[in-house]
Amino acid sequence: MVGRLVLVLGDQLSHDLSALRAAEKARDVVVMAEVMDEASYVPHHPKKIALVLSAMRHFAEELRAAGWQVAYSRLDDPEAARSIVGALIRQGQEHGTAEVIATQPGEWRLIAALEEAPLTVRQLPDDRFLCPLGDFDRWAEGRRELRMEYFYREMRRKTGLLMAGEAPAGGRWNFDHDNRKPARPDLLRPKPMRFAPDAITAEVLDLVEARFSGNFGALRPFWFGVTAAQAEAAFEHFARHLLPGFGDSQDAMLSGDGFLHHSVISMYLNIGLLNPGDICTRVVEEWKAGRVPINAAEGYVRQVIGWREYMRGLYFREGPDYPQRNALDHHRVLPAAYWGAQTRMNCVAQTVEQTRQEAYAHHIQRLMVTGNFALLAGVDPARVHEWYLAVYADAFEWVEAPNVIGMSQFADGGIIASKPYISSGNYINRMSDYCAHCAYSVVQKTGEGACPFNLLYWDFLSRHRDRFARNPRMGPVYRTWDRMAEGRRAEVLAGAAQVLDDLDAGRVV
Ligand code: DLZ
Ligand code: SF4
Repeated sequence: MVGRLVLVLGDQLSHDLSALRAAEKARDVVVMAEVMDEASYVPHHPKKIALVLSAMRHFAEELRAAGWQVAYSRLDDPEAARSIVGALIRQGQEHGTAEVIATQPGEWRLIAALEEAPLTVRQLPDDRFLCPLGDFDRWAEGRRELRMEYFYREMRRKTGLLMAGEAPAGGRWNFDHDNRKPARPDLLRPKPMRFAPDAITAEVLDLVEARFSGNFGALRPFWFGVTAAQAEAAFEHFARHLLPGFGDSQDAMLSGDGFLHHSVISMYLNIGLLNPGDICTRVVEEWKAGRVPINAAEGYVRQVIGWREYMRGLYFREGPDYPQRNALDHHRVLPAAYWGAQTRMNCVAQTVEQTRQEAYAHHIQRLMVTGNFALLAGVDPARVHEWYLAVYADAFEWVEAPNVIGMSQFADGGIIASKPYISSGNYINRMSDYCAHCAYSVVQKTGEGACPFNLLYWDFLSRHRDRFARNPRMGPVYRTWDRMAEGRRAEVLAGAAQVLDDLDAGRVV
């Protein structure tokens, strides 16, 4: 009997994947393909490409060891297809079948490509998430506002994580107000677990170096785990050594210490090497054993069962046009500093350099430094979206687009965020040591040397007055602006115009 093809994509590296569960080992053929279309739909960071390709090769080995027949094509095979559908067509011809079982991809682009393929593709739900998309839609239906906090409470109840009967453990749903302390340098703080490349990874690194060295990002040293066993070891290391301090300094930023108490496992989670329910259960165990305070455990669980699932639900609910939305009508090009060009803004320089080195920055660096600046400067959100999708190892569209288009750039007009996430330099100064070493002065509001965040903050509010002045949460800042002397307001706006002019002319800001 002719078997079927079972598609496994580069971010579907889970042995319990729905497509694998629906397949028959004895007769079906798993198709895994390294293809140029996936490696180049944005100029991915070389570390991200290496992670995906090496993890794919290791996963294919595990499948073979478990008795699967795997048709694997490498990027440097002379016969390699250009696209996933191309690879399926080729394997279909080889094995005499047009039937494909797939797990629904995490991006509309690929879902459409599979629907339009000249093959019979069955796309099964991706059930490696805790909230099925149908449940999310039912939750969202008829609500005027879709606030993460309410979704999160439902998820707590549904999973039973950190619950004391019907009530939240510790008496509160959210301990975020305990999680806003600045961080202090600590040379003894453990770092995320690092792994030496094995022979498979070494081969991938040479391939990525040969093909993608023009992309933004340092390929070496490459230290990511590439198997589920390594990802689990990295998570265990975090749970033991870093989780206890995770809550307190969750929003802090420190020069030369990009990881602080963060787990740095999102790239493993998002390609399927870790399971979200398992890691949350593990975090709760640490809290129950008294080794981790409630604000750390709750903060971590909220990111995984709250934010992550909520982002995915919204991405699929909003539809394929979501990444193109531009509610604030912003059209500026992305400043060259995002690709490593010189900038005098130390916060941006630090965050971009860390991103170049590690394909990682934590949520506050992404939201309040690079995201905040792009929003204040009025950068085209589609360009901002492409940048995040390219430069972070954990970035896949289902999670990246709602975070960037919705949360960070307010380009969906307020579906995800109730007000734009903007701040002057003051917030960055409070949460980091960046301002102390900056060419600009964070306390200076106008004139030569004033922090560009300070100037652009008011300029943004002034430009978008019609939209935001009536927002109850923004009324107070407009009142502050209106109380400023007219001459001072004019000075701020002139300073902001100069910054924007400099950006447009490609001068160093
Ligand atoms: C990100 C990525 C890259 C760089 N390369 C591949 C690849 O060669 N083959 C593959 O199957 N998947 C790759 N991926 C992951 C896909 O882009 C990802 O599955 C889709 O964007 C959907 O999330
Ligand atoms: Fe960033 Fe302004 Fe602080 Fe410089 S002074 S680091 S530009 S926030």
